Amino acid sequence: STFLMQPCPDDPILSLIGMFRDDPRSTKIDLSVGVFRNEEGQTPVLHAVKQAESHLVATQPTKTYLGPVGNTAFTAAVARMAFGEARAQRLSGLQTPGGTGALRVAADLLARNANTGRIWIGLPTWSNHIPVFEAAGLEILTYGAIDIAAQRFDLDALQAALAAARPGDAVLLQGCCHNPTGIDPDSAQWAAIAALLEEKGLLPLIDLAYQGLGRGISEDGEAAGRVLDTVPDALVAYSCNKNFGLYRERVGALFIQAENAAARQAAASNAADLVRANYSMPPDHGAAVVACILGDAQLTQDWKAELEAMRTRLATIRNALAEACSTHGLALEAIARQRGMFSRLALAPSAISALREEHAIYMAPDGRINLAGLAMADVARLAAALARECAP
Ligand code: PLP
Ligand code: TYF
Repeated sequence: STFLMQPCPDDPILSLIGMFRDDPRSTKIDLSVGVFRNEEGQTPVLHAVKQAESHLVATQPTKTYLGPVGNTAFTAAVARMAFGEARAQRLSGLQTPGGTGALRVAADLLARNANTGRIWIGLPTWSNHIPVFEAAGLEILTYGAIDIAAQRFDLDALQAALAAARPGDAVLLQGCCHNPTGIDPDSAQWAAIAALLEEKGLLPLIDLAYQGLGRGISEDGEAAGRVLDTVPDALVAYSCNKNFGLYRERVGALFIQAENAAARQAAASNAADLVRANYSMPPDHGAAVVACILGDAQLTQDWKAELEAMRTRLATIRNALAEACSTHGLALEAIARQRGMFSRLALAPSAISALREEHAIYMAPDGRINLAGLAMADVARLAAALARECAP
């Protein structure tokens, strides 16, 4: 063949979907892929989304092209909701195919710009981060940002690593609900991070993929807002796929802040130019749905109530699992303090395999669990299995 290629390994998280589906055991528990699930294990379409979709079907006047920046009512509404009116005024937005699309456009922009090209990434991180930045040709620098044994954010490690950073280096920061650990910097640590970025002339790239699933919409946007207020230039890769439950519709945005209007417009026009040469323009439907919800007071209220229910379920499951673990003498109370869908357990690969093979409990290969995959009825069984397989 003309193709002289070796096959690539599958995504370590996404390949578990098929494995779980093919497991015949009725007691199986899926804590692997990061999607929200209700008590019944389902990921239903939100009512607010269904209503917005009906409204669009009935009233959408045309499907003609929108152009590389997509739906500007969507990006404006998301910026206001996520960061507040004053900050939204300082941002240029582009609708992108999901948060991943936003990360990739951001990476392409950094690769094209003359004095950027390196990015610092705290580990552990989402399994797709490094592939996206590598694909754009950025130089990747990593550091240990989270101490898994102690289940805490390691500000010292970040500060020590960034001592070697050069002006113009980008720094990837997850804005809330850290994937894969649920461990976010606290507010004093964020203040120190923002000050360091400003002092060293570094460019934050904030990945905000779970706003509203941690402490609340405005609370989960606080850290990003503080960084935007502290540094002149910044990028935000925003995802609406978790907080609106739109996953496969690929809804996201890239926001650009720059020291002055000319720099910001030039960066935004370069981002649009990169998009044109890549996927031309983003898909419309999911962003139209979000714009419809955020443009209507009643739908916004309905959506916020549904998001609140997701957040409450995650908090309830976290508390229940931490409590059940403590009755087995497992010190995992940190799970109750963490935010969002994920926690990362310090498990040996043999324990992760044993949990899958002997207990039908599926988690990501690095020991990450998605708390939303756990029904209240299965909490005790998971705690008992963890106690058996993880006892030191
Ligand atoms: N960033 C993080 C940390 C994520 O966990 C995800 C999840 O998939 C994304 C970005 C991108 O999500 P999406 O491309 O589905 O918007
Ligand atoms: O981390 C997760 O599970 C989600 C879903 O290549 C996901 O963010 C995982 C891998 C991937 C795309 C999405």
